[in-house]
Amino acid sequence: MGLSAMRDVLATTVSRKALIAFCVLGSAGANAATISVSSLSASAFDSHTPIPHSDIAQSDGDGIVKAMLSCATERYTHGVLGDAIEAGCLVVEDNEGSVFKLDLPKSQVFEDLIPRIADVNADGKNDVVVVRSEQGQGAALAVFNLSQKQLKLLVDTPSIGKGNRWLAPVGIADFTGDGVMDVAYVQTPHIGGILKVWSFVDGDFVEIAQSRGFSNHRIGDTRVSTSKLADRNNDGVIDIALPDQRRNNTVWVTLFPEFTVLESNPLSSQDFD
Ligand SMILES: [Ca+2]
Ligand SMILES: [Ca+2]
Ligand SMILES: [Ca+2]
Repeated sequence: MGLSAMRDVLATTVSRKALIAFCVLGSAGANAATISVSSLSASAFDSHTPIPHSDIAQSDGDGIVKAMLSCATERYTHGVLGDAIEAGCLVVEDNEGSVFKLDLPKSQVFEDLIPRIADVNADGKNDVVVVRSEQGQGAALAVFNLSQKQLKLLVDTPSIGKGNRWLAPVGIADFTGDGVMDVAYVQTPHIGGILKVWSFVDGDFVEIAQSRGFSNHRIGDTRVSTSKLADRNNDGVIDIALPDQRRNNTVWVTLFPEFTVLESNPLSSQDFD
C-alpha cells in the first residue's frame, strides 16, 4: 500500500470513530443530556489522571475491570468531599484491555471519590456505580456499563431534586436475599440522613426501603462512607452498619425478611474499620 492510500485508510478510520464517538442516551429527563464517548483505540487507561483523593477501582471478571474518576473540574460548587474538585468524566478498562471514557455534560459532575465495580444487572459483566450530581438537581446514584463497545448509563436513581444535595453510597449487595442486586445509600447525610435501598428490577431501580436518622459522612471528609457491610445476625444475608444522625451510635440494620434494626451500640471508630 502506498503512502497516500494509507492516509486514505487512516482518514476513513478516524472519521468512522468520530461518527460513533457521540451518542445521546435516552430521550427524557436528565439522562437525555448524558453524552457517552467511547474509544475503540488503544488509549491507555493509565494516561488519564484520577481526581485528587480518589481511588481507582479494580476487579476480576468480565466487563469493566478498572474504573477511574477523571477530568478534574470545579464547575459544581459544593465541595463536600475534601475540596471543590469533582470529576467531569469516567474512564474504564474492560477485561480485553479496551479503554472507554464517558464525559458528562457541563451541567453534571461525578461527586464521588470511589467508582464501585459490581454486576448490578446480573448479566455476568461488571458495571460501575458512581454518584452523579447535576446543577439544580443534586445527586443521584448512577450505574454505567459497556454495551456495544460504548460506556453507557444502565440505570440511575432519581436525583434528589435540589442542587448541592448529596448522597453517600453505602454499598452494593443482595440485601434482601432474593438473588437480585440492591444498592444502598444515605441521602443528605449532613442535614438529616435517609437510608434508601433500591433493587434492580426489570431494568430499573425500585425503592424497597427508606429510614431516617443516619449519617455516614461528615462535610469535608474524603472517606465517602462510614459504614460496613457484614452478615451481623448470621442468617446468610448481608446487613448494614451505619452511624446514627448524631454519630453517637452504630446501628446495624437488616432488610431481611423486612427492614429491622438489629442493634444500636455506642459508636466506636473501630466499628467501621
Ligand atoms: Ca452487568
Ligand atoms: Ca435483593
Ligand atoms: Ca444478616
